[in-house]
Amino acid sequence: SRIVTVAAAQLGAIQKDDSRQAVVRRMIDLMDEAKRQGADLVVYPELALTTFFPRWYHEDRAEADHWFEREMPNAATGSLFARAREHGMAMSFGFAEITPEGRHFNTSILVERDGTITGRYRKVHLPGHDEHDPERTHQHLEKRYFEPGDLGFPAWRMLGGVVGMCICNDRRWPETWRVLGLQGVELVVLGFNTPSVNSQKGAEGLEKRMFHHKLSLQAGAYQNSTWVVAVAKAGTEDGHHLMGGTCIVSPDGEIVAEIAHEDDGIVVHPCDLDATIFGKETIFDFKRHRRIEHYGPITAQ
Ligand code: CDT
Repeated sequence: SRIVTVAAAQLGAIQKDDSRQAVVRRMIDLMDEAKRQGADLVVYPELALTTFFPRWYHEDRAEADHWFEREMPNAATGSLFARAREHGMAMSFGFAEITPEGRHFNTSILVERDGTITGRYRKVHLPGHDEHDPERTHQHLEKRYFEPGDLGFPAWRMLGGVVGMCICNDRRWPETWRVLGLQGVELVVLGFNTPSVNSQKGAEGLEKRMFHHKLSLQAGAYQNSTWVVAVAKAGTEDGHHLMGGTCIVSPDGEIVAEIAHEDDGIVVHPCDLDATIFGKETIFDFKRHRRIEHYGPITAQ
C-alpha cells in the first residue's frame, strides 16, 4: 500500500476586514492539529487568504487588486511555509494571483514537504458574470476579476503518487476530471467557496447545492478511480453564507470522511493510493475501453 494521510482543513468565514496575517494564524492552527493527527498533506480552500471577494463589485477593477498576491510565499504567508517545512508536511491552498505582467488568476498551489512549490494550477471554469447584475440576489464576479487559467489541468508526481488540482466550479465539469484521469491521477485536491443559494434561482437552496457538490465529486472520483479531497471555505462572510461540505472521497466514489460544521476544522483520512489501481485496471482502463472516435464534439465549438 501507499498511504498518504491527508487533512482536509476547512476554514470558517473570513470577513472583509480580516487581515491575511489573522487568516494565516488560523491556517497554522489547523496545520498543527493535522500534524498531531499524522497528516502528510494539508489541503486548504480556494481563495484561502481572503474573504470571497468576487461578491463585491468595483467599477474600477484595479480597486480589487489588493485582494491579490504578487508573489508566493510572501510576507503574509512566510510563516505558513515555515511551519509546513518544520512539520515536513506538504500543503495545498488557493489564492488570487497577480502576475508580474498584471494578469489575474484564481490559483492554487501544491507545496512539497520541503517548501518547494511543485505545482501551480489556475482555475479554468470561472463561474458567474463580469458586469454588475442587479437581477441577482448577490454578485458572483469571478469573470470580472480573473481570466481563465492558462495552464490546463496538469498532474504532478508527489508524495509517491500522481496528484492533480482543480478549483471549485471546475468540479462540476466532467472534462476536468477526465483530463486529470488521463494522466493517471491518484489524488485530486480542490478548494471551494460555494454560496448556499443560487443567485439566479433563489429557491435552489442548501440541500440541492450540497447534493450537486457531492454528486460531482463522487462521480469524478469513481469515473477516474482517484481519491478526491474537497475543502470548503464556509460560514457567513459579511452577511453572505457559504456552504460547508468538506469531504474526502475514495476511488470507489464513496465519501469516507467529512466535516459537518461550518467553522475552522480538519478531517483526516489515510488515503491508500494503491486503492486506485483496481478501477484503473478494470472498468476504467482507458486504453482498452475508451472510444475516442466518438468524442470529437467534446472539443469542438
Ligand atoms: N467559487 C466558485 O467557483 N463557486 C461556484 C459558484 C457557482 S454559482 C455562480 C461553484 O461552482 O460552487
